[in-house]
Amino acid sequence: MIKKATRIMLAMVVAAATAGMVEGHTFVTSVTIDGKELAENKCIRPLWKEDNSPQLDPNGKDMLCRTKNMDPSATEVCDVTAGSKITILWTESGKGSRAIAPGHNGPCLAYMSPIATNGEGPVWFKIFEDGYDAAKDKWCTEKVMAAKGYMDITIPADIKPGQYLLRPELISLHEADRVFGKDKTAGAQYYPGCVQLNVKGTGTAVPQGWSIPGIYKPTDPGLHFNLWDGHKTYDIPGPKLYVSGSAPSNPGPATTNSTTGNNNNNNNNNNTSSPSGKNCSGKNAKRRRRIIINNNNNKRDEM
Ligand SMILES: [Cu+2]
Repeated sequence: MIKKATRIMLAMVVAAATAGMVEGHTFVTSVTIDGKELAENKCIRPLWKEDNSPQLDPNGKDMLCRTKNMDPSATEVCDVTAGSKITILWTESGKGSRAIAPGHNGPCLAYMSPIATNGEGPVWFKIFEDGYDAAKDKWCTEKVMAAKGYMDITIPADIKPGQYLLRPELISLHEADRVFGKDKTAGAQYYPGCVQLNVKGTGTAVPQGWSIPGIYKPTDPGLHFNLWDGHKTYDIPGPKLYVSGSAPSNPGPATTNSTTGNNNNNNNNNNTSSPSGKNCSGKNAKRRRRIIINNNNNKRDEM
């Protein structure tokens, strides 16, 4: 039998472990490399406030990694081979918890940049994107939920070896029928994270990069989108996907290149306020709950 004091202590430990983790949201919890799942948080930059809430301002500096600070020494760098698969685990509050709340639907993306840049400047290239499958009526986030939070990404085979940040991202569109701006609770909800990788291989490619923040505008069609009014098509936001083998080789070091960002780049980066969605209390919260219930009744997804 557990003594009362022990029970209270156990309860406190559980409460501390999940402090700030609001049900529904998500963060990068672990990575699997070469089929081996690493410990939670290994090679992942710490989350901003031990709080899994989304980034709401696409021009806020926290769009980079949703981290407390951009300290590269905050975690290790893990080896990965160019061309191989890395699997991201998304959870609400740690392994064993849900990936994200049902109804948080939207695209999945991933970007990379050389670690030496610490993510600054036009250095991010997109290596993965998955939006909406109209034939199956499935969002990428729904696939991630069905896969218990696991999401596969392939590291481009031809990129120059060296240390990189990998920035996987889920975007939820459940409040995106209204544009982020005056209303700081409106708009797409961004769930980025940053993994530190040492890419091994023999590639020479240095793909063209873009700035984060700067890749998304609140009015982009893939970010100002009504999830609830029926849809057949979806435009995945951000720059075009980098396909291995499509970049000219570059003899320079795997750092930044001098290419300026695309015309999505936006000079509004001096907005340092980064309101975060403390909960899912926006206008669509009720509607979303209704849809989740309907989904459960229809048993469309085992979530
Ligand atoms: Cu949420």
